[in-house]
This record gives sequence, C-alpha cells and structure tokens, in this order.
Amino acid sequence: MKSGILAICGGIGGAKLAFGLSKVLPPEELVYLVNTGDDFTYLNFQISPDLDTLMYTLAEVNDPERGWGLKNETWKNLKALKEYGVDTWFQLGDKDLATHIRRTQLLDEGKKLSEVTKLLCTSLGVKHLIIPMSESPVRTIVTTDKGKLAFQEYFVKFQCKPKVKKISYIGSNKAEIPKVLKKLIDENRFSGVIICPSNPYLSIDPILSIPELNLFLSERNMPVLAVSPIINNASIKGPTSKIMKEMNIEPSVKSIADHYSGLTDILMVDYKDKENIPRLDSVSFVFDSIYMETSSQKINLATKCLEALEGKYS
Ligand code: FO1
Repeated sequence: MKSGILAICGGIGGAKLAFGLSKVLPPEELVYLVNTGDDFTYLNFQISPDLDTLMYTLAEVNDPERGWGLKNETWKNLKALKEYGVDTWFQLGDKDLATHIRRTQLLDEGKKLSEVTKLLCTSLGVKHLIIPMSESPVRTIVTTDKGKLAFQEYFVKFQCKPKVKKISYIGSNKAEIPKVLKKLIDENRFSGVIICPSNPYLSIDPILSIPELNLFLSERNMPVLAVSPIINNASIKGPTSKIMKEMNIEPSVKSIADHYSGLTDILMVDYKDKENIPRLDSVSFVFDSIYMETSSQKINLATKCLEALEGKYS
C-alpha cells in the first residue's frame, strides 16, 4: 500500500460504512482495523464476531436483516445441540460454524489471528486487508448492576438489559499489535483515518485502549474523521444511547465530540443534528445524511467522508 485510509470499526453499524468504503477505494488504498474485544471461546471454538461481520459484509454473504452471520443460513446443528441439552444462548449457524472451526484449527496450529483472518478472507474472495486490533486476547468486560459480564454474556445472553456501570478492556496494556499494522504505521502509509459509526464504548474504545494505537491517533500526522453513531440524541441502532444514559453521559453529538476529543479532527454528523452542534476549536463538523440502509446510502456516506478528509468541506 502506498498511501491509504485506515478504517477503524467493529460491529454491525461500523460494517455498513466499511462496506461503502470498500466500493469507493481499492484494496491498495484501504485497510480495516477491527475490534476483537468481543471475541470469546464458545463450545471450544474461537469466535471473532466483529472480524466475521466485516468479512461477511465485504464478501457480500452477510445476513442484512440480522446484521450478523451469513445469509441463507441453516440451523440444523444448533437444533441438534439443543436436543442434547446444550445451552445454545449464542447461535452458530451451520455455515458460520465452518468459519469458527477453521479459525480455531488455524490458531491451534500456531498461526496469528491476523494471518488466520487473511486466510479466511482470501477463501471468501475479500481483497481488502482486515487487521484485528491485537493478536493476543483483549476482552471487553461490562460491569453492570448484575455483576461483571463478559461482552457476549452482556450483549447476547442478557440482551444488553443489565445497567452498565463501567466497561473495561482486559489485556489491552499487553496487547500484541499485528506486525502488518505496525509496519504500515511505521512507514507512514496512512493519509487519513475514519472511525466508523460503531458503538464508541463497546466497539471503538477497546481499540483505543491499546496504548500503542491510542498514541498513533493522538500523535497523528494525518487527519482523523469520526462518524457519529448518534442521530437526534438517539443511537442509530443498538444500545449506544442506553449505555450512555446509564453511564450518565447525555446521548448527543456533543458527547460523541467530547468522547473523541484529541483523537479526531472532523466529526461527520447528521443534518438533523445541525442545531445541536457545540462550539469546539479542535473539531470541525460536517453534515450529511448519515443513516445507512441501502448500498447507495453506504457508498454516498463513504464518499462524503473521504471528501471531508481531503478538505473539500473546509
Ligand atoms: N448476536 C446475537 O444477538 N445473538 C446471537 O446468537 C449471535 C450469534 C453470533 C454468532 C456469530 C457471530 O459472528 C456473531 C453473532 N452475534 C450474535 C453478533 C455479535 O454478538 C455482535 O454483533 C457483536 O459482538 C457486537 O458487535
């Protein structure tokens, strides 16, 4: 890669913009850095939900309705496990299961998560490089009124119902940054960074909690643009605004601007929030329609983000 964009993302919201970007920039000009704080071991398989959501999305085999997993999925294995009395609170589809079997097999052979991700992506025809934030485990732990919960317990088993008190990222201080990412950073290959509209606390902060990656963004020599996950004081989808309220943070674009303060230069917000913009010297705001459902909305927003990074809005 000569000089390109680093897109930081995790989860379903982030994958929408990530898809748009993949349609605008070729693999030589775009790399994805993905949250692995949601990863866990389930039924002895190594599961990396955010890596898979992005991989399936770019391969265009994702299920658009559920947001996660594969389209045209079947659930025979899940049904059979249930018949054996297995607690199947985390649903693995038959085809999706192949991804987890293969990932676990390759990791057991001693391959790094970044290598495994590349191999899986190649098999699915994904040409853009997807890099996990860490080779070693970094785990998001949600402290709630029901106690400490591992991310997937909080998110899937308890469906984000417990009240969030604190979110921690265990292992981030000794995270092993993938060599391929280190090299791109050291060689100044990025001309801009886009933080996708993923949940800031659950999907982006695990990445920012890794000291080396935080330093890369704080001491940046290229512009960083973040897309707000909030429109009109509510999350676009998912539990972002619920979590913000529980942590006594007002769900607003101002709070998002404060959250990313020092790490971003540009915040892309929805036209609907034009009246809610705080005066901040460090951040410039750009406006567009940031709700994405169709492919053309995703491509449009990706194009607008790139134009904003190029200074076309300033
Ligand atoms: N999300 C659910 O709400 N229920 C599930 O049973 C579930 C299974 C699942 C399996 C594989 C996978 O890659 C993702 C899966 N997800 C499921 C989504 C996942 O929990 C979340 O999208 C992310 O971790 C949040 O970014």
